Order: sequence, then C-alpha cells, then structure tokens
Amino acid sequence: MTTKNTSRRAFITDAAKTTAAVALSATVLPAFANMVNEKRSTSIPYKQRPLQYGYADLEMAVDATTMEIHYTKHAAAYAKNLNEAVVAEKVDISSVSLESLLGKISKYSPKMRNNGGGHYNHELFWESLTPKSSMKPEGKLFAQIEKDFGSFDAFKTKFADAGKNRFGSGWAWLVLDNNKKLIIGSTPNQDNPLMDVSELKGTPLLGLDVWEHAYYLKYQNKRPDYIAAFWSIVNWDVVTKRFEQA
Ligand code: MN3
Repeated sequence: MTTKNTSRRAFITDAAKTTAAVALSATVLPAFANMVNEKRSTSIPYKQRPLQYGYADLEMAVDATTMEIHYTKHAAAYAKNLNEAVVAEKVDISSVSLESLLGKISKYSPKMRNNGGGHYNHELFWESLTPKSSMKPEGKLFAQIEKDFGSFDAFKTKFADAGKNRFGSGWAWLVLDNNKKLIIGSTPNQDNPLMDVSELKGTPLLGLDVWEHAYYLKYQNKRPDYIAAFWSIVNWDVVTKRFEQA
C-alpha cells in the first residue's frame, strides 16, 4: 500500500514535471533558441581562445592581477577592435586568414595593423606559456638552436637582449626565417614577423610581450627581471610543434 502510494505520488510529480517541461519548450525554449541563433549570427569573428591555465598559475613569473587585466582588458580590446576593422574595411574573413591578412597589412589601416597584430601576438603568447615548463626544448629544435646560436644559453641571452633593447613597447621573437634558419629580433608596438611592413620576417615560434602592461605591477622598471623569469613559464612543447609545422 505504501509502495503504491509512493509510486502514484511519484507518477503525479513526474507528470507535473513533464507538463511543465512541455510548457517550457513551447514558450521559453523557442525564444531561447532564437536568442542563441541571433547571438551566433552577430557574434564577432575573431575570438580569444580560453587560457589553458588560471591567472594565478604563472606567479613564478607573472602575477595573477597582471594576467587577468592583460587577458580580459588589453588583449580583449585588440580582438574587439580587430573585428571592427575587418567590418569597416570589408575583409571577408571566411576566405582570408589572419596570417595572410598580416602578410598584406600595408594595404590596411593603422587600426587593422595595431589590432590584427595585437590579437595574433597575444593568442600566440598565451599559448606559449605553462605553469609546468620543461625549461628547454628537446629534439630537432634544441639541436637547431645550438647550431644557429652556439648554445641554448647563448640563445637565451640573445633573446633577452632583443627584449631589453626594444625601446618603448614591442615584442621579442624567435623566428624561423625563409631560409629555415632560426633568428632573433624584435618588433615595435604590435607588429610581428608575418607583416609585410616588418624588418624581421619569418614564422614566429616564440614571442615575448615587453609592453609595460605585461610586467609593470610586479617588476616596475625592471624589464630584465621579467624577461629572466619568463624562461620558467615557456611551453616548449608548443614552440617545438610550431617549429615542426613551419
Ligand atoms: Mn600585451
């Protein structure tokens, strides 16, 4: 008797739930579906990929507040402004990749140059970081670094110098040039080695943001200390993959 009552009660409850669900799907769900579709069709084409670590996970080199502001404010603004520029300048991003857009950046506005570079550079930068760095690459990349720079330490010194000596804001780069040789250099502002306007040219393998917004809260004027700490968070697996695919 008790069991029967319980199951009858359960049936009534289930029936009520079903009725409620049907009512929901008839009214709320279509509206929700429209909202999703609308969101999709008007959504901005260039998006930030989610970080593969938390803001506080890289504190051996970069503090959590800097990471959060850098990702959610600075880098987010580059993505937003790039999307405005591609709409204003009628770029069909379904047929033009960001890489090829950067390769012809001299044909576009300063807004496209600053924000196209800004978006590309930051996406590459975030992906190049990890709380669990192997501290050095392995295999073919390590061998070519030794071949092209003399030693891994010599490479690190040269890369750090490129970052330290970049006057004002910019980036330090490890690049595979068009002769498949590794080179180091730097670019001003948000320029990068893919741009036709850049002196430094090739495939970017590793980039370091040396804008003050990337380090000032923790390091103030001590950019060299920030660069020294950067080596503890480099994701060499990702850099090696870029090298192998270049
Ligand atoms: Mn930055």
